[in-house]
Amino acid sequence: MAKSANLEHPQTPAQLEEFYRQMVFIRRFEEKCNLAYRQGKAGGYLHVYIGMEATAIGWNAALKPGWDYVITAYRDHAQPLLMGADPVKVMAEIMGRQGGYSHGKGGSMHIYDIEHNFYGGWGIVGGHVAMGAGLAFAAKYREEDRVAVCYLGDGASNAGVFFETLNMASLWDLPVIFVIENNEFAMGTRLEYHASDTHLYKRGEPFGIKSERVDGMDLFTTLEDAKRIVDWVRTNQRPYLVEVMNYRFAGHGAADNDRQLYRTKEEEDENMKRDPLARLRKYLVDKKICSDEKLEAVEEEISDQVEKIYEAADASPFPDPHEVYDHVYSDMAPEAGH
Ligand SMILES: Cc1ncc(C[n+]2csc(CCOP(=O)(O)OP(=O)(O)O)c2C)c(N)n1
Ligand SMILES: [Mg+2]
Repeated sequence: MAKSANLEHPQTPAQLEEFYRQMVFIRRFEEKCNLAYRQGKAGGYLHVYIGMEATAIGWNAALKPGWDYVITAYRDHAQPLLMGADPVKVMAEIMGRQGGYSHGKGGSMHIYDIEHNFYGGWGIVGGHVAMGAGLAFAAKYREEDRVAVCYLGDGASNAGVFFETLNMASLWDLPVIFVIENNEFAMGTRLEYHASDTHLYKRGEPFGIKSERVDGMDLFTTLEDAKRIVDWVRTNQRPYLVEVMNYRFAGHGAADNDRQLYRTKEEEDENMKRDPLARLRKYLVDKKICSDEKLEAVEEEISDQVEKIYEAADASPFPDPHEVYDHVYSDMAPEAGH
């Protein structure tokens, strides 16, 4: 990959602009989701990823598209959008419409796109972690060199199933990467109140799993860390645990309207200075990769795109009440490759 003369990082200007586009897209998309929720156009639960975007973008860039597996909890819009999911189907699901990935019956927490190897979208805290190891087990069993990235929250890292999964993943040499997104809160409970040891990466150590803590709000370090770790896991066929330090800017979910009940405004403002979007924008302008005007045009283009996505999703009908028992179980036989 050619290194540009004025850049400190190995990405080309075109790649950097693409990362910026991805980040603006996720941010605008989720701002629109939040608005739709407030207008009564989306119901149930809705948890946005605003502030944490650099993590998903950096890790997605390290994976082989259409080959590696990804699974996460309910803060699940960014990953499928990055992996190639149809944004109209994501938005339609969030709005409870027939055209959504779960036919409008799952909502925001249940985005699922097998075609692009995104395995959900799960609402039971910690519950999907064993499935993440299961995806890696399937790859290993079929002698494919896929890796599985399993995101989980700091709160989820206290779940018993996580420790059982660490044991099995190590015992069976599974190519799974547990990415603990430590955004410092589990709903309104601060990390110090829920974790006996707040160095969550240490939880891999008793199981002989290579483990480390990294910054999740700097896109450039995330790109490097993710590539290094994904390559290591693919080559060595061993699990890895990485604790990613990030921060959610919004409330826990759309119904969380009073963040100041559990964190101060000063603390939020301090963390807002780590905003990955603002940092990437500043880098692009400072290094003269893109002008301010160019980025404004990109932002406007993406806002229009999101508006059209919303309109297309809004045109999709609600599911027929008679379909309530359809799609509860899948009769799809697992095929090689999925
Ligand atoms: C088994 C279970 N217990 C409790 C809940 C309620 N709950 C939903 S989200 C959440 C906090 C999880 O926090 P964390 O894992 O840090 O993820 P984050 O929301 O920060 O992304 C809890 C307790 C749940 N969904 N499932
Ligand atoms: Mg958390």
